[in-house]
Amino acid sequence: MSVTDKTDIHREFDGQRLPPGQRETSKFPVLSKGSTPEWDPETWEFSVTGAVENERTFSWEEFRDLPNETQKQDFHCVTGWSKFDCAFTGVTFPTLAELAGVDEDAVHVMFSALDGYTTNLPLADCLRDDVLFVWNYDGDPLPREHGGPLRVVTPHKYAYKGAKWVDGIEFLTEPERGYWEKRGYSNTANPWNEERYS
Ligand SMILES: Nc1nc2c(c(=O)[nH]1)N[C@H]1C(S)=C(S)[C@@H](COP(=O)(O)O)O[C@H]1N2
Ligand SMILES: [Mo]
Repeated sequence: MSVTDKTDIHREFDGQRLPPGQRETSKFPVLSKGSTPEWDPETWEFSVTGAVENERTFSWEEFRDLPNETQKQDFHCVTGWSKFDCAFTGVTFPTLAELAGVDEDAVHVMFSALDGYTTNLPLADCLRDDVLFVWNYDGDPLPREHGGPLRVVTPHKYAYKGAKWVDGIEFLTEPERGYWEKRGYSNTANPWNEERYS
């Protein structure tokens, strides 16, 4: 299996591999606003809505058939820990965006999840090949508490920008704020600039 190494992304932000104020951990702590939601592969649907040519849904089987890849990424939590060298397998955001045919006036994206969580990013921050919809972690199905069956990872942002249990994306023509962004976490969330709170 080929693995693309994305752990040098900090160079883009002119920073050290370990962002300021972070400490490295070998553990993979779990941070969720509530309990892990149930999911049923038979009825699960992923929806793509909003400012796109083709609003559509994917069944679990259809989603798993999308072209996918494995990347080695670092993971930075806003509460101060970073985990290096996570192997994530999944579909890139640009792959999904291409299938949807994003409208010209789309500028922003809202991610939604089975537990009611939401998070937002400018479209430009999503159209990167390191923003992944992930179903495998280190070669095994993503553990349920870490967002299995499907989560987003955003190695250029603090990890709250990556929705666990993600089941939809909406393309927006105006920016909106997600769950934590409305409750005091930074809307921009750049770890190398320590954008933790707003
Ligand atoms: N659906 C959902 N996604 C979520 C969260 C959540 O509560 N629900 N928590 C966020 C936060 S604050 C962090 S730090 C990371 C934690 O991911 P982990 O539990 O795999 O470490 O998930 C993010 N994604
Ligand atoms: Mo977090």
